[in-house]
Parts: sequence; structure tokens; C-alpha cells
Amino acid sequence: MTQPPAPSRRTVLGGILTASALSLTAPAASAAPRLRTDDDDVVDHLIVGSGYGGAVLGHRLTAAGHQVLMLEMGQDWSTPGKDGKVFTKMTEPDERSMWFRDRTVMPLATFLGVPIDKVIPRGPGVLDRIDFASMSVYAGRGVGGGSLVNGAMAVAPPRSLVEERMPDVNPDAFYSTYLPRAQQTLGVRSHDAAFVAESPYYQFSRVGRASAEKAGFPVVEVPSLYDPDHLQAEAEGRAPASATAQEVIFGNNHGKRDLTKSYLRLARASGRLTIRTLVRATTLARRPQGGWTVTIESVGPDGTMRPAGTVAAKRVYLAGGSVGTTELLLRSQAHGTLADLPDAVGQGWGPNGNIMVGRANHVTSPTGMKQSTIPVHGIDAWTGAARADRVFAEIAPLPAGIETWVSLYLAITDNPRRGSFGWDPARDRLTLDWSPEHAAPSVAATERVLDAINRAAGTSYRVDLFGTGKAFSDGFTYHPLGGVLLGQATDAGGRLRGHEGVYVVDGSLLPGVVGVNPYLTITAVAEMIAEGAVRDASA
Ligand code: FAE
Repeated sequence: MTQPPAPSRRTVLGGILTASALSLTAPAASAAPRLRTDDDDVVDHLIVGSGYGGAVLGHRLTAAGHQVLMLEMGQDWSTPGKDGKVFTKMTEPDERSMWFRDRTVMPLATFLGVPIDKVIPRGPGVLDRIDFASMSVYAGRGVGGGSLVNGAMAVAPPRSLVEERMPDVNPDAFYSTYLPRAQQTLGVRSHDAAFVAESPYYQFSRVGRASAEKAGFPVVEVPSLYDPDHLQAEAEGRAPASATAQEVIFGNNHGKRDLTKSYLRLARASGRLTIRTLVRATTLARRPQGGWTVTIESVGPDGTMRPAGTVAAKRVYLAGGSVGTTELLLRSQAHGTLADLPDAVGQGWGPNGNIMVGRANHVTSPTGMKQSTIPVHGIDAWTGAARADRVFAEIAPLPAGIETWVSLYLAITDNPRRGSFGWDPARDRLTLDWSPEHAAPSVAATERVLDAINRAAGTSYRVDLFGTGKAFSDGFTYHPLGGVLLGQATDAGGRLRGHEGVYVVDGSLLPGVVGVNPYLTITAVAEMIAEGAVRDASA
């Protein structure tokens, strides 16, 4: 009997494309063909994850002429749902909103004692919350990663932080080459100052600014990836509303320049990028013939993961984010597929010192029934006049659609304490050693700044927002950083030590705190790594 011919590289990639297209419309694991590459059918470049780090590598490798396969555990958010929209409002969540949850888990749990979370159908939604014992990590799921759900604030880190905490990054090259490259390719723009100064949608921000300045803290306007022209047009009713219609953490239908409109668009336009969605990379193993084998699971409609084969690759770029990348490496070690992992893997984790806190303004200082979801101001108690505090606090919206008189802040603080990831063999899952004691310096620093603001404004804290009776929410982060630190677990070029051909390119490289909202720093560091990786690939 004649054997069927072995699948060529072309048919394997064709299969991947078909599977991807299938999974966009129907994430039915049973229907998804298994992913497999044979010994003689090895992809050159495999990227795990399509957030900032993955998108940068995808663009730079394809621009240099390389074929790239990218695996993403979330969906490709390009198909509208029944209501004609791709994403939901924060106030009208459904199965598109959260990653396999029966109920939303919003950062603000209650308002005036009333629970905010809503029952929703389970589905592969766009916002995940990964719960560890004393820390919950929010993360974007889908093609574009965190860019799909974030507030678009594109803030450059203080030079002192890069110099002190990132010794393997040349600060001159970072600020003269990689940061501008990231800003330009992402499409970072400034908000229109006159609009911010007058629009009813930014009253909350002006109120927050005035009280901070009254206490002597400088306030800066932050650049953004939300299109300022669109923002103004929607506020004036000339364009479809998104930021002004309670859309952000479950995605923006308009206005935001997420990664699918920048790096990933460029990579796709090259014709050399294949993205396979709703597949999760679970372990990494060295191939005896050279290169690496990545084991894959497909994501079923109920969130069950099912084995879906393997992909062999000459080079693997890990871009699953701080939690995703560290988890993949520690699982591989625990399952015995990866030996000699550097001891530094799992170490050096921090939540960027995130603390959320709310203040109650006087009734004479309403924050507005209309609030844009896109923040534009940060209190700079890090590099500004009050720099001893080392706090950068985003003045955050509370777009509830009613007057709340609340000023809300997401503070970023310089907490020296670090957590560490481990593996629980009994439950076969990632653990995070982080406790409220770890967060205590962050709470203290935020309290110093907010106490001063309360004193100057004659106001007090809100204690009804986080479901705990506490004023300071220290148990969640939007900004997970670290786990595979640059220069420690990797060399200065992001190459995993002792594992030639494996690169780490995401937020897991950064030192637990970067002093500002982190994606711009992650993108710039990924640009730096991409330069070396492209050179390696061409050598
Ligand atoms: P990330 O963007 O998380 O991408 C990782 C991707 O890999 C995701 O798409 C995952 O689904 C995928 N993935 C993970 N594990 C696997 C696996 N095993 N197999 C296949 N795929 C996998 O990583 N930052 C700012 O600078 N400004 C802001 O205004 C801001 N606002 C935020 C608001 C919210 C609600 C949240 C959650 C975050 C916010 N951030 C903000 C943080 C920012 O989005 C985050 O630092 C970056 O997205 C992290 O980039 P990475 O490339 O590390």
C-alpha cells in the first residue's frame, strides 16, 4: 500500500491558517485540527503571545524577511457580535467581556455598598483576572494582548529608574533609539490641551488635578494611543462613541490604536505572519535534532484546554506577558521537559507598586456624570517637586453614568519588595509568593501623597469601593512585571541563559516596577531585543 505523502511545510502552515480561521468564528476545540510539525518541518520563528513584546518581534522579524508563526490563547477580536459590536461596555458585560467567568470581577467591587459585578455567560472574553493567594493580575486576552483592554496611556519611564533598575539597558540608546522607535511605531500622540481643559468628559480629571496642585504636587498630561481627534469628535457627537461610552477594560470599539493597528498590522501586511488563535503553549522542550518543541492546547468553548499537538521551531520568542511566560517556563521545568532553567526564573516579580484609592470630593466639586474612560493626567510625585515620595498616580475615571463626587487614582509606587513565582506540583499550577506585607510600602507611599491632597482639599477617603472596607486596594495589579529578569534569567539581549534560540521579549523582563504605566517601556525593550534577534537570525 502506498503511504500518503508527508505533509510539506506549506500544507502544515496552510492547516494552521485554516484552523485559525475556524477558531475565529467557532472556538470549538473538537473541530480544531491538531497542530503538528514533523522533524523535517520546523518553523524558523515561533512567537508565543501577541501583546506588546510579541507584536514587536512579529513586525521586526517579518520586516527582515522571515516567516513567523504566532500562537495566541485569546481570540482575534475582529468579528462583531449579535449587537454589531466587537466589544462590550463596562456596564453591559457579556461572554465577550471576561475570560471564562460566570461573573465579572471588576477592580471596583462595590459602590455605596452595592456590588458592581454582574453575572455573565462564560466565554473566551477579552479581560482575564489571574487570581493568586494575595494578588490578582488583570491581563488582556486576544490578538493584541493588553493593548485591547488598557487605558492607552503611553508614558516614558523616568531616566533615573532605567539607570538604577535596568543595568543591562544602555540609557542613552534607550532614550535616543528604542523609545522613539516604539513611540513612532505605536503612534503615540498628545491629547488636545484645550479639549482636556474644557470638555465635560474631563471634569473628573480637572478636579483631580486641581486638588493635587493645591497640595503642591505637579500634574502632567500623559501621551496616549487613543486618537485625540476621534476623542474630540465623539465627545461632540461627530464620531461613534467609545471612550465617552463606557468602553475600555472590556475593549474599545473605536478610537484606540491597539496593536492590531500598529505593529501587528505591519507584520500581517508583510504576508509573512501567521497567527493561530485560541491555542495555548503549555511546555517547551529541547529537540534532540536542535531547536525547540512547544506543546499546544486548544481552548474549548467552555474554557477546557485540550491537547492539540506540538510545534517545532528553530527559535522561540516568549511573549505571554509576565505571568504567561513565567508560567510556561516553570511548568516546563516541573513537567521535566526543560532542564537547567536559570535559578532566576520566577524571581523579581512586582505589581509596579499598583495601589488603587478613591477620595470623596465636596458636593461643590462634582466629577461629572459624563466621564471619558481614557485617563489624561498623572500626579508626578516621582520626578517632580515631591519626588521623595516616588509615586506616579494616574487620575482615573469612574464612568458610572451618574455623579459620584469620587476622585479615583491608580498609583504606581517604588516598592522595593519583590514576589516570586513557584510551582505547586499537587495542583499543577503556578503560585505567587506575594502578601499584603509585600504591598505595605506601596500603601504607605500612596497614603503620604493622598493624605496631603485630602488635607489641602479638606476631603477624605472612600472606603466603600473595594468590597473590603479598606481605602487602599493593594490586592490587584494591571501592571505585572518581572519573573524572567533581563540580565539575570536572560542575557542583555533577552536570550534565556543556557537555552540557545529561546528569547524572552515581554513584561517578564522588567524589574517589578518601572515608575509609570509600563507598555511603552515594554515595547522599547522589545525593540532593543528585536534588533539583536534579527541580527542572530540573519547570522
Ligand atoms: P501582554 O500584552 O499581556 O500580552 C501577552 C499575550 O500573550 C496575551 O495576548 C495572552 O493572551 C498571550 N498568552 C499568554 N500566555 C500564552 C500562552 N501560554 N500561549 C499563547 N498565548 C499566551 O504582555 N499599561 C500602560 O502602559 N498604559 C495603560 O494605560 C495601561 N492600562 C491598563 C489597563 C488594564 C485594564 C490592564 C489590564 C493593563 C493596563 N496596562 C497599561 C498594562 C499593559 O497593558 C501591560 O503592561 C502590557 O499589555 C504587557 O505587555 P506584554 O507584552 O508583557
